[in-house]
Amino acid sequence: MKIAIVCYPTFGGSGVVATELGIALANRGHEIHFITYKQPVRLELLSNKIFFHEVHVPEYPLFHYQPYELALSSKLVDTIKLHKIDLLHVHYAIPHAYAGYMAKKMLEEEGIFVPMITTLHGTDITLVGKHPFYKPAVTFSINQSDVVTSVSESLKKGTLETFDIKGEIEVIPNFIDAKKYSTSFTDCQRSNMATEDERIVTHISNFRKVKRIPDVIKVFSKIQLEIPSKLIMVGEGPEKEGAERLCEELGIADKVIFLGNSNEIDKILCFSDLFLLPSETESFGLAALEAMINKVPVISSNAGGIPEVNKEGVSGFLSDVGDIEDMAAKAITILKNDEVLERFKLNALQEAHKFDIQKVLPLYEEVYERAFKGRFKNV
Ligand code: GMT
Repeated sequence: MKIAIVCYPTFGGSGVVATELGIALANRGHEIHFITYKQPVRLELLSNKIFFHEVHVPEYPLFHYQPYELALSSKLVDTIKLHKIDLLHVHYAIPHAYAGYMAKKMLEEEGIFVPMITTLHGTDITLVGKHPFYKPAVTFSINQSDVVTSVSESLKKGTLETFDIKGEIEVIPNFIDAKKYSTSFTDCQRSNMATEDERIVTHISNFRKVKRIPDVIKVFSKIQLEIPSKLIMVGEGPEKEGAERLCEELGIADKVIFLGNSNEIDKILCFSDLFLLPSETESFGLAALEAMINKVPVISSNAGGIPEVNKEGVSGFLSDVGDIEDMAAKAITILKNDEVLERFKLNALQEAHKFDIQKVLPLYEEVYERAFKGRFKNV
């Protein structure tokens, strides 16, 4: 099939999922066309099955806000016609489903019928999408999609509670390519980060408020009182400066390493002993899954879809949002004993395998087949 994928090209989870999905589909023989404003960060290699089409939004002084949706929908129309695309898969409802719908309608005028699959990722529903300024447009574009998928049961439930949704929402969980990790790094370069006797605790995110970055620091501050350890903070975002200040205030600045954005997540996770994810809300928690496939147990909040990924007492532990004491105590339980840590590491790996791309990819392919066969349905 020829599939157009629309996503955010940044380090955010939805862009990562969309990119990895596109690469995996291309490996299965599909022709994949990414359409977005920058080459997605995880899309290192283009091939004869993977194409990237950049959306340009020309600056014009009259516009206070440059009309990205307009440029995207026009680019979709042109690309779909030029490459004879069979279907459109948009990741993150805002504004992709909206622009996708407009493209669909423009193409219909020319007798071209392209089904649209919309995958809901989380903040497009739980934070941004439900804002009254966006809600009618988000509801409309979800309802106009030919198939709607959500990355967790929790997000599906939240969407149905918040929006007046007319059709089905199918849950297709996020995934990981387990094969990629089966030959894990032997050269972890752990000694660059910590001494032999220290444990390494890691957090990876976009440092937005929803990630509760101060909780990460405070939990670690308690851990390091009991266990010699280092904290590695990976990512960039608005909460980063405050986090650096908090480390100074707590007197732990020499034990916390801020690495910024990285394309070498696996190398960092390779030498990590524990992953912290205390988020306020999280539709799935792809970062936790990435930790788990690298044999890193997870201490997380029990918000949103996280319990569908991190299994209490198996791959790690879960606490109520903001319960720093509980998170620290559970982290110490895992870290203080080599045998316990090893058991959690193996469990984390085993749980992660449940989300192997080999199991998840056929679910998307089945949705594509169905949408393609019924492509005249919503006309
Ligand atoms: O986590 C973020 O803030 C980025 C956001 C995104 O859409 O890029 O992530 C969401 O989608 C990921 C992939 O489906 C999920 O794993 C994350 O849990 C979800 N984030 C939130 O719900 C806060």
